Amino acid sequence: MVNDKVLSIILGGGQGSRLYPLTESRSKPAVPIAGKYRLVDIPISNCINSSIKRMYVLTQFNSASLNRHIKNTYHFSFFSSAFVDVLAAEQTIASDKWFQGTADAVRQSLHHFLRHEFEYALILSGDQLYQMDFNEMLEAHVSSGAEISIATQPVNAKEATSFGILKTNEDNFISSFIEKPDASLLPDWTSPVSDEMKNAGRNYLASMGIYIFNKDLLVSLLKDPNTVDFGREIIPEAIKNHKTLSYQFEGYWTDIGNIDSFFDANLGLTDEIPKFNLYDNEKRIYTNARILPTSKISGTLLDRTVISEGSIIHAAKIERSVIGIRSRIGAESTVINCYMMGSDRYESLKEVEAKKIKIYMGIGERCFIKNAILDKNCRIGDDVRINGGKQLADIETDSYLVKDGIVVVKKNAVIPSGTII
Ligand code: ADQ
Ligand code: ADP
Repeated sequence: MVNDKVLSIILGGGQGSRLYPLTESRSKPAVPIAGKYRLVDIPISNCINSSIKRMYVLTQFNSASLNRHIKNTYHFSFFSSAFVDVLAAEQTIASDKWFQGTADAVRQSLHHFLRHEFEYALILSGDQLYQMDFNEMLEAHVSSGAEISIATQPVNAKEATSFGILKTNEDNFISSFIEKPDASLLPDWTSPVSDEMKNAGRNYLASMGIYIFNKDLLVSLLKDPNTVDFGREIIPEAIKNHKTLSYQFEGYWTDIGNIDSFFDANLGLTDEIPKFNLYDNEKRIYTNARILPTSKISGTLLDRTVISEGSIIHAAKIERSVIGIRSRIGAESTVINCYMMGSDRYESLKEVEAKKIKIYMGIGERCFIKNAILDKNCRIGDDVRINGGKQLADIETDSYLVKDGIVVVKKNAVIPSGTII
């Protein structure tokens, strides 16, 4: 089995600044998504579903929440070789620097990987939403005799400037590659694509940032310490001398690396037929099994809303929203276009009464919350009005931030009763 010869390396993120403030107190792979998962569950689940059992997650800083999540979630049999290990940037005798980029992250962690026997390194991004069978890509890699394979997807001209764009020959080997081309260069970079893609205006082949490298080649390509990034340095140089296959993937795939795309991808789960399908027997997404009670909902009009377990809801109306675990929403409140991440624990009435600020975790009564992300454990009092939208300018306070019209209430923040945003 070729998947026994694979070591998977998940790039968990640099500073995580594009997802700030969700990354203020946790590393990017630990950011909660879809009500009950974490970002890192996506690539890990894709690996598990492809029977790839050895995974490293590279992250810029070691957050307690990431380690706790991995430890609580991925228990493999004592007799199995499977593991998920987190490697955070560390000072060693050879290096005292943080990861300078994706290739540098792999280079600095290489000594950990080389302790294992493997033939292929599968390098994955940690901030993408997709379901993919990596075995098909591996088979294409092996049968074509490629030394490197890159998963690719047709994109339109507007998207093309934010990806690595490539051209292939008739055997799907990559002949040229340019990282994030300027719009003025695009006319030279179209590729032959299927009629369906052509009709959708998706005439450019983008790198999905998912790579398979033959181990020995990867080791030799990383020898030059001046190469920092796969997209900017390693790939453009490697295609000149090494057979690099384009493995075209036309399934749903989206980047969730900034607040705007993160918000859209989460709310997309409320579509009648979501592009990302969580309701599939074969392609399951795994996460921490928390053993929570069922959700209790009373007097609420629910429309296109997903509600995670353990929630207590008395709202008047919830529309097009993702409600995370242990969420509480008080009577007569309205929630529209929101991703509420939920809470880490329940509070008793006695506990709240004993506090100086007597506001429950969750949303209070008679609130109106629209176009917002509520990070975990935030306390929104009664009669609060948060009306996100393009009319709001970007701003940051101690308790919230507005980015592209989306109001992000920070983890553990308190929004006093009567606040209007
Ligand atoms: P980007 O997504 O812009 O382009 P990058 O910011 O390097 O590339 O991120 C790739 C992945 O690596 C992300 O998951 C990111 O979080 C992670 N990462 C970034 N810096 C890191 C670091 N220092 N340590 C650990 N992880 C880090 C890349 C390719 C393009 C391709 C797109 C597809 O360069 O060619 O088109 O991915 O999304
Ligand atoms: P995040 O990654 O979202 O920042 P963490 O994973 O660090 O969150 O926190 C979640 C875990 O911490 C949960 O397992 C929860 O049970 C525990 N936890 C958080 N706050 C408390 C608290 N005040 N008392 C007990 N457990 C807590």
